Amino acid sequence: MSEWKQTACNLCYVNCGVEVQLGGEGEREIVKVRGDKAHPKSQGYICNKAARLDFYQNSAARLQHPLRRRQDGSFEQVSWETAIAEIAAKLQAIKEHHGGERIFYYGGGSQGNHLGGAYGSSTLGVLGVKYKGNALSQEKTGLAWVFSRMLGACPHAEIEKAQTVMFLGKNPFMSNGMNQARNFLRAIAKDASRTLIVIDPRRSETADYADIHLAVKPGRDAWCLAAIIGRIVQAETLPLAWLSEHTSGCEKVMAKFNAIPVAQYARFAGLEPEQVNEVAAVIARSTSFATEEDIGVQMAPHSTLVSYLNMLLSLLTGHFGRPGTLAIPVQLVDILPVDRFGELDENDKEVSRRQLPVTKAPIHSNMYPGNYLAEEILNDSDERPRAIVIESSNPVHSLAQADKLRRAIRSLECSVAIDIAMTETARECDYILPASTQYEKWEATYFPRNFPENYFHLRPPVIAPLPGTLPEAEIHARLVEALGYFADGELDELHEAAAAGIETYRDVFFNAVMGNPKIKKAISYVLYRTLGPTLPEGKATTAAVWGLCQVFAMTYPEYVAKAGFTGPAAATALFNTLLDSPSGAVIAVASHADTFKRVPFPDHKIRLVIGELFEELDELQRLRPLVDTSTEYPFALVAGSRRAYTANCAIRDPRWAKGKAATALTIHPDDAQRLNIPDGARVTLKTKGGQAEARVAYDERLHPGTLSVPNGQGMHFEDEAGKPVDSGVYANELTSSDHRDKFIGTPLHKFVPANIYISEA
Ligand SMILES: Nc1nc2c(c(=O)[nH]1)N[C@H]1C(S)=C(S)[C@@H](COP(=O)(O)OP(=O)(O)OC[C@H]3O[C@@H](n4cnc5c(=O)[nH]c(N)nc54)[C@H](O)[C@@H]3O)O[C@H]1N2
Ligand SMILES: Nc1nc2c(c(=O)[nH]1)N[C@H]1C(S)=C(S)[C@@H](COP(=O)(O)OP(=O)(O)OC[C@H]3O[C@@H](n4cnc5c(=O)[nH]c(N)nc54)[C@H](O)[C@@H]3O)O[C@H]1N2
Ligand code: SF4
Ligand SMILES: [Mo]
Repeated sequence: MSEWKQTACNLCYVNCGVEVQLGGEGEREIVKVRGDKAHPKSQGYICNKAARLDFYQNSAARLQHPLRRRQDGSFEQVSWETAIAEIAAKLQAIKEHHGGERIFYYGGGSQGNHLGGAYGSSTLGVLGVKYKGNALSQEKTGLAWVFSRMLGACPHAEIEKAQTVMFLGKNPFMSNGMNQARNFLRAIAKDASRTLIVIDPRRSETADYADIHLAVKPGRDAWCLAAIIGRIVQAETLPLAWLSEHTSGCEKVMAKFNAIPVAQYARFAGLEPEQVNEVAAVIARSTSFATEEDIGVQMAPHSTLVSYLNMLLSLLTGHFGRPGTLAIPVQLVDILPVDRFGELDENDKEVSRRQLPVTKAPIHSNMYPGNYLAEEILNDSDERPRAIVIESSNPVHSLAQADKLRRAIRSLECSVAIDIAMTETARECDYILPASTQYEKWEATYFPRNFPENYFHLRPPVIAPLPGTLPEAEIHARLVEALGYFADGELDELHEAAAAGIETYRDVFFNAVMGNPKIKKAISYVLYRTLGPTLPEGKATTAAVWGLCQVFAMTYPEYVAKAGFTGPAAATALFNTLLDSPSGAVIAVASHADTFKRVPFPDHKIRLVIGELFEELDELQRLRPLVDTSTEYPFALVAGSRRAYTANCAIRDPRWAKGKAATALTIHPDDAQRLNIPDGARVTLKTKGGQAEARVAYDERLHPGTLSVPNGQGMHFEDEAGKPVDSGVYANELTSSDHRDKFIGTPLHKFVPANIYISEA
């Protein structure tokens, strides 16, 4: 067995530092995993999922050769040269006939890998691709819109330090999604001076640690939050002096919430008015309050309105810019890009917004909503997409209405998947390019969003690349070259500068980027091919990070200096530190003192009104659920919940999961008994979008009237003998892409009307 080697877990977006021991032939297997105590954030913490990372690294689904689809739908192995040349020729032809904007892009990174996307940006720049989407544009774009409209920035909630913490539609005991989740839950539960509030229809595992659990009716969070804010406003507990100094629109907001019938809204949300009053009082009197939401509301009815109300709750009560509240983090790359918006009208509504050409779907944070992708393709418009490049994402599995997306991809003139495994998406594409895994190449994510200090973890490879695979940097470089973008000798000056040393290179590189728009479109490619070869052995694919460090140090010199990187060579010193810190390193130290300076509006004030959402707030008065059950579909199906053994599509082998309940369709025992469905029975689950066979497990934590299936199940997987292994419900065979938020287009997976029947024996 090998020495312990530092890397990170890629099974959720926390990316805990881990140490692995390798074994097996050529030391290609991850045999043991433990938490890395030297990691600046996770400090040795891991959850149950990390223990069996080898299911990701060494699955039978791994790709080992480029593949090309034949006419009959089967695949044939082709060489890298052939695959790259043919893809480049096809994309070039589409660019020439229809324009680069008819080539769409989806993905660019998943839970553990964002470097590939950085290199992908050169291919996109060279081709003139304008429309990009990824998993964030089916969950977090609503939140980004709200953040951007209110703050012009995407803040971070300092839950670790807050006196009162609220989790809204978030179950960190299972989903983590925060640093050292289970340690945090144990600590806050023990501390009598702190309060944990959980808003979740299900008595989630996280709710077990809560002081207050509001078991809101599914899909009625908007009424619950409006009632809490209404109570705070009506009880006159607002910090008026702070609001007048730091915010605009407060009078309008107060007028709106003064009119809210708190008790009526509370009851409509399935709660007692006293529960709402108690939560309102706790938040209003807390010295610090931090609230964190996740897809339990971001994929539920009224998702964008709920994100707005959740932000309003913190901002109206003055919980911003102090330790334990909301802060604006400093990141190497903003994972959740600020959503630029133009002029607002007199009702604080946007006058215009960038849209997709055919469906006119709104584009937020420079990403199109995945829910519109199939619709955008399946029509006769001249402006429809003609090709797609999908990288490190499995949209046929992860976007709503899988069958429609399958048809859409098949109808394109060219489709390319870059993945480590044969996925549901790859199967539909014309070409499949095999990437090395995250343990076989340098990797990093842009997820870390901490405050005041923030860190970055650039991970060296720990396993040799599987023969036949390439890192994305090389794949994209070959594509750029096959597209004939740069003429021979065009980059000679940069090659020479790189040979002369990093300081010379820096000056020549910046002049080239500023002076040559052609280079600007392919920055990561240029760095990889010119700086890359001069970096120490095996480190060429980190060249783009050197570029990121330069921009970062120029944007935030004072914060980077506080982390110990000063002077003209600060950025290169930071880059070298990252190269030499296999457990990650602190890259910047920000401060609360200049919080309001960083609210980028001319008056540096928080804007409390979002006109579009004000209108939707008024509609709550009608007390009509946005989505409801019916006689035909009497249940609310949660189409994708996080459980002990789910990790999106990262692990395809179902034998990873321990325990029967891991993949089962869950139902409340009262509902099951009423329908005579025994625990463990086989049932048919039916929605407007489709039907599926499933095994039932009772879950008395569920809100009666709801059903739940885990996410990331039902992927096609064959064992060593070629026999398919059963793995639960493919949730997106049951969802519909038009079941979506009206502002942003994100899916409402948490409330899919459904029915359940005992299957024929
Ligand atoms: N184990 C595991 N962890 C993961 C992942 C994984 O696949 N597996 N994926 C990662 C990713 S990509 C993400 S985005 C996060 C998501 O993390 P979470 O959002 O925390 O996970 P979910 O289980 O999808 O949903 C959270 C909670 O929402 C509740 N919920 C359902 N409907 C409603 C509703 O109408 N209102 C409210 N208030 N709550 C509701 C559910 O009961 C559930 O407890 O998890 C990350 N972590
Ligand atoms: N119905 C329903 N749908 C959902 C959800 C739900 O709860 N319900 N959850 C949604 C959420 S929150 C999210 S975030 C999305 C996630 O959906 P996706 O964005 O599709 O992410 P993953 O499913 O994890 O897919 C990552 C892909 O990257 C590949 N991969 C892994 N490592 C590498 C690498 O190093 N290089 C390359 N090129 N590829 C690699 C994996 O094999 C996998 O195919 O799913 C969403 N879909
Ligand atoms: S919390 Fe997330 S990153 Fe950390 S060990 Fe668990 S799955 Fe991996
Ligand atoms: Mo996600």
